[in-house]
Amino acid sequence: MFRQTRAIASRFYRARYLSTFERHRDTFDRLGISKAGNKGVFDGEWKGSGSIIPAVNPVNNEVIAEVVSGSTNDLDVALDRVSEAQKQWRELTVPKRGQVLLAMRDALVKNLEPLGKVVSLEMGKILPEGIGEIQEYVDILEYALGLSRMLNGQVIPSERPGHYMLETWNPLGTVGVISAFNFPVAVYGWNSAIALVAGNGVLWKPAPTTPLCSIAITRLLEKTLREHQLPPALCSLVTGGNEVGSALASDPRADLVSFTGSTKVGREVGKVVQGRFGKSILELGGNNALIVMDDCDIDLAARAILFAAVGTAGQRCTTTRRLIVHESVYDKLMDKLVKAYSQVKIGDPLEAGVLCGPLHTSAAVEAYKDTLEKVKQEGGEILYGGEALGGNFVKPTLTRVKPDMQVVQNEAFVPILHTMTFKTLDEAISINNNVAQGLSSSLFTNKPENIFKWIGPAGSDCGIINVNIPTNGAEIGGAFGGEKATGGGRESGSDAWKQYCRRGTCTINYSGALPLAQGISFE
Ligand code: UN1
Repeated sequence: MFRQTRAIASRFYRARYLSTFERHRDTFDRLGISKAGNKGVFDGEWKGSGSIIPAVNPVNNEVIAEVVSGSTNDLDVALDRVSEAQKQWRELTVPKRGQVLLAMRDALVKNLEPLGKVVSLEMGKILPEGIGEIQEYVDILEYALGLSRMLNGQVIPSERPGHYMLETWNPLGTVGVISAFNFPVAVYGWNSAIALVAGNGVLWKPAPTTPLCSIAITRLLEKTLREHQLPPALCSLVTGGNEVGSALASDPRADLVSFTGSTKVGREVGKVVQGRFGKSILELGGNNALIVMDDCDIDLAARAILFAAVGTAGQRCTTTRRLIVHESVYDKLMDKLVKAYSQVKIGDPLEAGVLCGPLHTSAAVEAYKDTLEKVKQEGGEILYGGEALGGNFVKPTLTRVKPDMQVVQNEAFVPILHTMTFKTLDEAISINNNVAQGLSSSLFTNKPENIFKWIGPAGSDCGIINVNIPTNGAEIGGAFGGEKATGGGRESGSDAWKQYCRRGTCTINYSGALPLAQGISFE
């Protein structure tokens, strides 16, 4: 009895009085993270000459740990180190590279829980989603292992006798990855796994607010590379602010820059990289819609919408922001949604049963309030929620709007779902397409004619076009990305790997003669 009371008292004491770091000391110890003095740069050795940045727990805005971030000088040195390391890496056969990626995968699998926990602690998403994010990195490493036996080029029939034409896929050199706070691990994983299998080195510049995730991951990659007698600078890290990101975008040593973030910043990154004829992959804002037809399974739709709009507290680029509902089923669906929303447990993302954690920063809470204000100003209604709950917590919200309101054009990156009605599928598709962004979209229907219209030329203009599933939660096997103001980039599966390669068109003459193409005679 006494022992039990003592155990409860000690749990209470830990929860109430210990800092985030102390409460999760085992996790941080295991991943090599300390409370202060963490070095935020890795280029073969751990260092950092930038300012000290705090990693903050969004649950209570308490500093979890401090990181000595990187500077543009650190970036300058690191870019040379990656390039040196890549010269060795590119000489490995592609299947051998795959074996190293397999070892990276094993290192992640062994640390799935602790890594997922750090994602939750630093980003604020619930633990199952934090772990899911590490799983997504594991998945893409497995995919890259498969690719290591399949980076096939083509043999093309030559029009000239005694000639052989083929394509080669060689690495670009260095891939710079600028990742966002909302997927502090998985999106780096998509890029680095594919960049590596293609023979590139990688330089990671994570979001300034999620340095611990990047340090934990880089430590595991370092260990794996050392175990394989490979130069660990191959996976370098430079944490820091915008100045590091801008320097990376403008540096010609970064052959490809993969940027995930806002449309506003991405537009600049795209211009700068293009200005030096570098390559870029842009994953920018979404304004994703989900259409509910009158013929669909409404219960299924309601469950999907809950995950799509409330999951990750509305902070995925694939979050559903606009719900377009056939007028005949609108009331029925809204009843279900309001009921579902009222049962969502909001709270500490590490607590079992919680579905909605805090927003990542207090600035996001301001964006939430601001968006609600705009809804009201434009004559929209708040159907459910609409309340900031203190700290970074807000109530997931349903609004009733008209599709042409200005507020609906903007992605606020908070859990506000704007709902509206339509009469015909054509009208719904035109609402879906009538925004600047074009990332993800989803149609709920059971009719083949609706499905094929939706995925056809007069259908959704997005990069991700779903049927009877949410807009978010894409698998790694497909290419991920979107059109228009989403930037046009594609990452992850399908043939996205080609962007990480230099394509060579090789024509080899073994004839001993010199026939020219197009039948030209030049005697
Ligand atoms: C992102 O929000 O930047 O499809 C990526 C999804 C996840 C990836 C989201 N697999 O929601």
